[in-house]
Amino acid sequence: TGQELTADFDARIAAHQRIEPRDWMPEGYRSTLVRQIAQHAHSEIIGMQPEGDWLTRAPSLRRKAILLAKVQDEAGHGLYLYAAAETLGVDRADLTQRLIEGRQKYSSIFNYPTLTFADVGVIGWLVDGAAICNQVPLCRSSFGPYARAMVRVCKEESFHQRQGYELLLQMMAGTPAQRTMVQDAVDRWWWPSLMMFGPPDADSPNTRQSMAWGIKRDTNDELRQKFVDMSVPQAVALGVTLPDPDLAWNAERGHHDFGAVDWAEFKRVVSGGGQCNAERVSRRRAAHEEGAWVREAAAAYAAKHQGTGQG
Ligand code: FAQ
Repeated sequence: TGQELTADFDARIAAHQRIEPRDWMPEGYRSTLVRQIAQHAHSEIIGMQPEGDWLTRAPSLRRKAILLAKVQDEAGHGLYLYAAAETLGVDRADLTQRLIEGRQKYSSIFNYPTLTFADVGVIGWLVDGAAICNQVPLCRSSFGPYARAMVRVCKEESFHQRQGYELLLQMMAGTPAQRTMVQDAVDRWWWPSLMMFGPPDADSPNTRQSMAWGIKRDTNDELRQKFVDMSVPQAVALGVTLPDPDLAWNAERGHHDFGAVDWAEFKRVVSGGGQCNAERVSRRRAAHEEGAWVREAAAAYAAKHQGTGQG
């Protein structure tokens, strides 16, 4: 009966057992995972654009090779994540359609422009740093395919974070103009990075249920705090100032206090009003349309070889 299935599911979650695609699951669990995994996949794919803009302008062959590898990894992450979503009975083509029609979200962070090459370094340091902070606990997510995808994604994200930090260290050892460029990039990306963790817990409609189901393992505010605490010593080592006059160590809490995030800006960016929303989505749509002939050719090839063992 439905009640027995629910009780069995709840018992498995309580025992920290993984839920696999063929297992029975409540409809809300399935739809929450589809929402979160699709949003995550879309973020990886849209997230190729801000850094991709610097591929043709990287300052050296070495920097270009590193950046190319990173952007390709992001495409790979998007693909594993779409595959993980497909185990829940949705179709990647349909998810892509929902993205380009603006019916599904992607991370707010990718609606900001990359103005200088220092932005490439700061995205690696702060944006990938925030992504790791959020995704390491997701390796313990209750849904098997998502948790397993996160293990590999996190390994690659660590390399991404290191390449960004190393780039910034090199720029900080350069000319005064290079150091100014790094500080300017930090000033622009710090607050949007804090917004990546989502709204404060009190305004997060999904956190409570997602934690009860083991889809999320920590709340948005817990992860944001962890990220602030880990970034402060890294900023000191780098020699940059984080743009928050209220940032201070609180010995009593054992954490850094920090200033108020501008949640009105977050809402504006998530609902389409950021600097680059229109461009990001229209480029994604154009790439999808221009790739139609490849999909058609692949499908025709597969149909032709069906049953011949050469598919
Ligand atoms: N942007 O109730 P909650 C990367 C939405 S890293 C846009 O707290 P939830 C790597 C949320 O969907 C970035 N929307 O929601 C990379 C919900 O809307 P809905 C991707 C946001 O799901 C680096 C509403 O607000 N990472 O791509 C954002 O429990 C460099 C209420 O929020 C992931 O997706 C936001 N920042 O918690 C690639 C990680 N925050 O759908 C390239 C997996 C919230 O109800 C270059 N996802 N919203 O209408 C998660 O951990 C969670 O989904 C959260 C949000 C924590 C993002």
